[in-house]
Formats: sequence, C-alpha cells, structure tokens
Amino acid sequence: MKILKIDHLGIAVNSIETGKNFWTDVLGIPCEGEETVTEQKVTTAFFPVSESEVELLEPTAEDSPVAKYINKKGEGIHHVAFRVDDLASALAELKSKGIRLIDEVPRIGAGGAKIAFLHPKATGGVLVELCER
Ligand code: CMX
Repeated sequence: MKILKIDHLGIAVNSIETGKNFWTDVLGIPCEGEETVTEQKVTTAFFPVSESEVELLEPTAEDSPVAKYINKKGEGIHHVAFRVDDLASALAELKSKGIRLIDEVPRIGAGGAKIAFLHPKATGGVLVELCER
C-alpha cells in the first residue's frame, strides 16, 4: 500500500457554528463548505491547510459515533485520515497483516471520497481513516 499524505485531521465538536470561529476568525482559514453525511450521522466542515485539511465533525444524532466520542472524551481530535492510492488493496493488505478493520470494504464519505476506518485498538489508540479521492 502507498500512503500519499495526511488527507485531513478530524476534530469532534458540539457545534460547527461555534467551533469554526477559532479556525476562521483566529487562524484565518476559510471554511470550504459544510456537508451532512447521513450514514455517519455527522455534519462536516472542511478548512484547507496547504495539501491537507482540518475537518470539524458535529454529530447529528445522539447515537452518532462522534456524539459517543464527545460524551466519553470531550471535544478534540477524533481521527487522522491518510490518503492512499488504492483503498481496496490497502484494506486487503492490512487485513492480511491482522489489523482490525471497522470497514472491510470502502464506503462513501464527505466529498464523495472512498473511505474506511481502522479500529483504534489496532493502531495504538488512534482512530485511523484511509481515503481515496
Ligand atoms: N479515537 C480513539 N479511540 C477511540 C475513538 C476515537 N475516535 N472512538 C472510540 N475509541 C475507543 C474508546 O475509547 C474505547 O476504548 P476503551 O475500551 O479503552 O474505553 C473503544 O475505542 C471502544 O469505544 P466505544 O466508545 O465503546 O465505541 P464503539 O466501540 O461503539 O465505537 C468505533 C468505536 C471507533 C468502532 C466507532 O466510533 C466507529 O465505528 N468509528 C468510525 C466511524 C466514525 O467515526 N464516523 C464519524 C466520522 C465520519 C467522517 O469523517 O466522515
């Protein structure tokens, strides 16, 4: 598998409206747009920084994985996403190495990207997303 770059850092917030003030007003990074990903029960907002992005994640339901995370750990860094050249083959390789996958097959995330998550118990405590655009 080939990791191309850090695609984005996912940050869990209670409210994008409130949370984005730091990124836009203080750091001066314009918001590229918001999108609700119904399947993931989150609304996302992207803030491009050079070749990577910061992604704010606001839960849209109490049983959203992001709501569960905030309830347990509070707002903050939720996941790191790496861009790969071929997600399906990366997942096959990781599976063959015994890495616990949350998503065995790619699914569609924000911006139409193919995404898949690796379980934090298999990565040293970090929720890792792989994405292909
Ligand atoms: N980072 C690090 N550890 C995490 C974590 C995270 N984001 N989320 C959960 N964990 C840890 C928990 O702390 C817990 O550890 P302990 O057992 O040591 O306490 C363990 O993982 C299990 O967590 P849980 O609270 O019981 O939650 P679940 O097992 O029900 O779900 C997870 C955890 C990672 C499988 C689930 O959140 C998931 O499937 N995530 C992937 C999907 C996702 O996060 N979508 C939102 C983003 C969508 C997008 O970017 O588009």
